[in-house]
Amino acid sequence: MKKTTVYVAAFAVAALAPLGAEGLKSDLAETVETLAALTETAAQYPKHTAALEAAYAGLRLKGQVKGVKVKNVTEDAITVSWKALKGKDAAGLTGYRVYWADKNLPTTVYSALADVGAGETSWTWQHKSLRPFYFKVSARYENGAETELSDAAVSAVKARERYRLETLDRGLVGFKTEAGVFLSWRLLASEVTGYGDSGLTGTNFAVYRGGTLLATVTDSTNYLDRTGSIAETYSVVALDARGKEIPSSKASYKIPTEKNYIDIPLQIPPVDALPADAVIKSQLAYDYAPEDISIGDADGDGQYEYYVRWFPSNFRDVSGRGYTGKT
Ligand SMILES: [Ca+2]
Repeated sequence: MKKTTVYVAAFAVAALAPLGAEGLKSDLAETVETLAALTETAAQYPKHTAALEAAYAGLRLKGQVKGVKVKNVTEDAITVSWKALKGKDAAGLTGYRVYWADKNLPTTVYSALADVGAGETSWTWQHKSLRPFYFKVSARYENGAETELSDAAVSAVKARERYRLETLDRGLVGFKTEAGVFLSWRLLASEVTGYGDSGLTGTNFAVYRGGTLLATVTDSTNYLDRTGSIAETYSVVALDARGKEIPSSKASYKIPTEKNYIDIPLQIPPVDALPADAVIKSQLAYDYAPEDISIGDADGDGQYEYYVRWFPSNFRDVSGRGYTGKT
């Protein structure tokens, strides 16, 4: 404990000397008092910890970098600028530190992104502007002291995601639940307009049961038809920016009459004969069970195929003797 307090005291003195700032003198006096109190009551460790933290926090300068703003945004770069510190604020200045966060809530902790020289008043982040980003700037001094972070500046969104995606269909499905018929469908990448607090935002949809318009869905890609029943045919159609239906986007699905699921026929592979010298005879007969599964639209018709890994019942680890069927 004593070693730590000595270190902090040394740091506090170092913080004062090159700056000569009036504000710091009173901070330092407080810090020294706190450290003295700590030394006197060295037996009460928890209290010391809190007091030590408070003393340490006092070493951060109370000044702030002003005029922080986002000067320019392109798809691939964001430039942040600020006003240069002058006069006594610039004495001993070694540079500025740019901080970043993707939210600006009271609880948000900003991360240091870059250190730039004392002569700089802007910095460019080579980063896709896919979301609004928040920036703050601090000033740093020769003695290691750093100011409080500036007010936040936010960047505009100029970039768009360009994924290599399969061209999938609407994927509309429905099933009967105790509460009614639940419908679910896809929002396609081309229909995404941004994101909100609960996820992606995008196109609105009109939902039909037969020829009857049930609802316009604006905040999700599912709908519960409380009075729906099996054997109904449902349709979903995307709406354009003016709320007009886009006929080419229409998809329909008929709720099966007798079952509440979709059958996917399995293609079970043939079982290969094991070699005649298979050392453990009980392993000769085996069959397959479906194991891991992956999806992909391999034939390009907009619907997923399911790829199943077939797991042989005679599977054994390499540490044991015997044969394992092909997988
Ligand atoms: Ca397909």
